Amino acid sequence: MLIKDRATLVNTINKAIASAKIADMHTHLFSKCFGELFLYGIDELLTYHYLIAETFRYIKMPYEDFWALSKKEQAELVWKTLFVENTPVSEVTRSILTIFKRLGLDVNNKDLNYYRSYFESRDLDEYIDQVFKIVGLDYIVMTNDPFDPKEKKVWDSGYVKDERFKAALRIDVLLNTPEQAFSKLREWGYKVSISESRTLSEETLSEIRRFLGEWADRMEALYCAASLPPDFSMEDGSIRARLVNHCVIPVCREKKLPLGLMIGVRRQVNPGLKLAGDALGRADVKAVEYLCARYPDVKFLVTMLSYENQHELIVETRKFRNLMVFGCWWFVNNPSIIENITRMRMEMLGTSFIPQHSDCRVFEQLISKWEHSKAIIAKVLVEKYSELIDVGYELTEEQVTRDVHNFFGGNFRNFI
Ligand code: RAT
Ligand code: ZN
Repeated sequence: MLIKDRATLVNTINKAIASAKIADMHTHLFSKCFGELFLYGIDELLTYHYLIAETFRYIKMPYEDFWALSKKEQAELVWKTLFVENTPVSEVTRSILTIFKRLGLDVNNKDLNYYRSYFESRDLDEYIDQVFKIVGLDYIVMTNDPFDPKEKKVWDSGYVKDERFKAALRIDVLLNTPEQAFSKLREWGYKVSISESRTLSEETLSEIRRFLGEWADRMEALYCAASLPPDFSMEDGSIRARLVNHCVIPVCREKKLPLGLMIGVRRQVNPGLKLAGDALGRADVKAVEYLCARYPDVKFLVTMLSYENQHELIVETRKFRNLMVFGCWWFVNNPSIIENITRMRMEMLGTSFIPQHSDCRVFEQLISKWEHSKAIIAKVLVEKYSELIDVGYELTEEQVTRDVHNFFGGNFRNFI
């Protein structure tokens, strides 16, 4: 069916978004079998690290005193500070209201216990289905770190496969703190060491490949990934670069796994804030170029944290078919920036990119993160399609539906 006017266009885009089967390709959510790692409910929502960072903008309490509070008390303080004493206009505070609204709760009740009693009465299985339905999710991808003792315990015994929660092998510890990783690996029986001259023997490299391959298989990982600092380089002679060249790349190639690179995080610039204490820095996109050019038979999923890196990353994506840019990560996951990045990507990549992932840590965030992103992506689509209609291009509903479905899942599925 031909789309002739703006009202039909808007309607078609909204219908296509509503019928898309979303593949949320990067989250920090866990399936039910991971027990306490499955975070949900109002106290978890309020103690999300993005909100804690904002709370400290207003309160004078020393960091240690805050961390000494119980989770419930922390949530109460965040609630009072950001939702009672101040107006929740920031993106993460607004997100809480979106969640309330979609779950049918009163957004104006100031009594936290009103919300608590709602969340406490949820049946987890039904709740997962309900939220997946509200959002239109097909599946979400977890972030699975074999070096995390709580998580490893579940993989070692008690893991139950749930098709709605797929795995991604996360290797930050190996690439960013190799000494720490090596000592764990030795504990688990892998013969690895770093010599005094900081070289890695053939045996060490082969043992690390064995470790990565075993975990990729065990998790049935969709991809392997790491977050990296702004000074990430493949030409600095570092242990990290050698591990990428000689271990990560060969395993990704052999197992046909894309390598996900999330570049630009400066960890713990303020350790007092714990998980909320990370910042960002502008990175050098040349590391991505090096990898894509040197390993054309390996696929790379890349996102960058600094706003300043977005344009150059798009240019790199135009140069390499094995590169897929994805999402608006963390500090660029804000409406004004998502809009700008999405527009820039469409102008230079057409529809050949993955516009968004959620990065959720708490289950219900799926509702707000996707609702907010959908609205912005829809807005950019209306603008871009309108330009075609204005010159007399015959745009069909089928075309729009195809593009939208690719954006919200198809591009990821095809790429991997
Ligand atoms: O967005 C976040 O919650 C960050 O703390 C990070 O976990 C980041 O998304 C990452 O994957 O490293
Ligand atoms: Zn993340």
